[in-house]
Amino acid sequence: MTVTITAFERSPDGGKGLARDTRVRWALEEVGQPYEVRLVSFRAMKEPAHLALHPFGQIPTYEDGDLALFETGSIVLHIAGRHTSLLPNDAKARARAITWMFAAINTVEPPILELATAKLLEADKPWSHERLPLVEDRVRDRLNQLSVRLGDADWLDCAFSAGDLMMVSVLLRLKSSGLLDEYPNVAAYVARGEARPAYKRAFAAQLAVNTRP
Ligand code: GTB
Repeated sequence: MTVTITAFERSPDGGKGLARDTRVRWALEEVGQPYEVRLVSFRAMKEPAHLALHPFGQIPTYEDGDLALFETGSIVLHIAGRHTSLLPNDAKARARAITWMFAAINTVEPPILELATAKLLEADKPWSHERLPLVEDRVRDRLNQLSVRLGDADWLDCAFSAGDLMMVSVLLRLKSSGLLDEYPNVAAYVARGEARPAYKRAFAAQLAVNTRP
């Protein structure tokens, strides 16, 4: 069976790789799993055929035979669980890698999403100017904590894992903010993720979709 994922027909970011299909593409590339992509428009995402796959009418989804998944965390965990390259065999190391996946999505990503919302959707509000520094400081708190834990290690828990894949994916959204540069070891960590051949293939694939004529 061929694995099929869904992605934006045209991502609002124009191919910067920030839509969440990039995380799934990256995981599939890391494990060497070929995949197909079904592109969906914003309208199609809210229609019954797509809602049957994704109850919230979003991308990405993942289909393999009669298995259909949504939520990137679950999809990446599923992919990682079927191959050895993204999750260690040792039970404790595996549990720690999964913990970092959850930390990326549940603890580090929320303030980053809040910052994106503040900048993109609330910039015209009268209180926006006053609020933005508070939101930025919440992101800094997490980056500082992550920076302390990472220290001078290459990855969060010895070898690269699905935990790093999710954490780097989450942090990539901060690149344009300049906040990452305040934490050189975290910025270098993100750069190491981006330098992985599998990430480069995933990025190139989504870029090709989003820059086609
Ligand atoms: N929790 C879900 C998951 O992790 O899979 C969240 C999925 C999600 O937010 N999907 C977004 C979506 O389908 C695309 S990734 N949105 C359409 C809708 O809700 O109607 C979020 C995203 C979108 C665009 C950019 N961008 O342009 O920079 C970045 C991230």
